Amino acid sequence: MVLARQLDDKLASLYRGGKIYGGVFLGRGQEALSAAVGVHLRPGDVFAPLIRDCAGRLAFGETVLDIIRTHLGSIRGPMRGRDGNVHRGRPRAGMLPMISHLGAMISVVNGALMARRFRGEHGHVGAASIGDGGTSTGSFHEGFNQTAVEKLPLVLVVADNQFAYSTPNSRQFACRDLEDRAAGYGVTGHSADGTDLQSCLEVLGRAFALARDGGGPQMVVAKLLRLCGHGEHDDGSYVESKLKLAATGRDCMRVAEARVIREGWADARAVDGWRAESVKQIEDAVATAQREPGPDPSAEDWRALSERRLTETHES
Ligand SMILES: Cc1ncc(C[n+]2csc(CCOP(=O)(O)OP(=O)(O)O)c2C)c(N)n1
Repeated sequence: MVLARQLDDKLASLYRGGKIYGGVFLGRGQEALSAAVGVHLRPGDVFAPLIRDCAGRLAFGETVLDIIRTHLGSIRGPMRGRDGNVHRGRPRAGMLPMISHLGAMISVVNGALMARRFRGEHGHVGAASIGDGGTSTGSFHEGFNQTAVEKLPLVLVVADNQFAYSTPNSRQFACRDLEDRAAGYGVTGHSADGTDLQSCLEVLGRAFALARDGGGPQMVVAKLLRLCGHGEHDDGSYVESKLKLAATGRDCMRVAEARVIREGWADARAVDGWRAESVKQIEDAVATAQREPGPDPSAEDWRALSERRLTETHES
């Protein structure tokens, strides 16, 4: 969580300094949920993270260097500097490159889980992240219905930050809570407090254990309020201050740090030390990526739809 928050802050400053092309989409305030997904995944599992899932990606094994290289367009990044920074991944390691923010990845994870089933491999699960707004799209409904019909071991994680871009929940869905949708598909639903790491770890722990033990798909809805806009181009001014002051407006980092100190697991000095270590790691990665060249269009031999090297190259 600490590393992800520091990384988000660095990406924001690189973007403002004109060093990153395209958009920058951060997960400030979603780290507890995201990290809890990542720590419950094991080698052999599949993860379709959202653009805001730095914490979960890092917990599942993505390196800071992969993230920085992709954002800075280095040819040594996993997508060889040729793609938008949010679409990075390493499919062989189970980290699927994102196609879309709005539900398309559910059917991709379904495919990966079906492939494992056809090969007779058991015990692996998939996780797919989506936002509350994404749950209103056709691809969410089609993909999730297929997950349920096939009884796939998928944990669908919904970060309900109460807004789809600037559209509030009241204009998005008419059920009491998004978790109610799970029942409609014949899926077990769970809710977590997205501002509280402990709650996210416990609820996701239960959901992953059920999915791994043959209990079929699980849907976890975590309520929170992201602490930044949709992207760094958006100041989030549509979020009223009364929402920011409500319980869901708490910063999950502060909540987790306070708990760590209260329980005596670490003191404030140690927590500061974690932050300093994270900053050092990130600055080193930025310095490395900034020394590396971008892609040379005249040297490219890729085809638009698929390219073996793109999906299988594991440069480090
Ligand atoms: C079909 C389609 N419409 C619109 C967009 C632009 N868009 C990307 S993310 C997004 C909002 C998603 O909201 P939500 O799922 O709640 O996720 P959040 O960004 O709040 O985390 C929109 C409108 C898109 N990518 N695709």
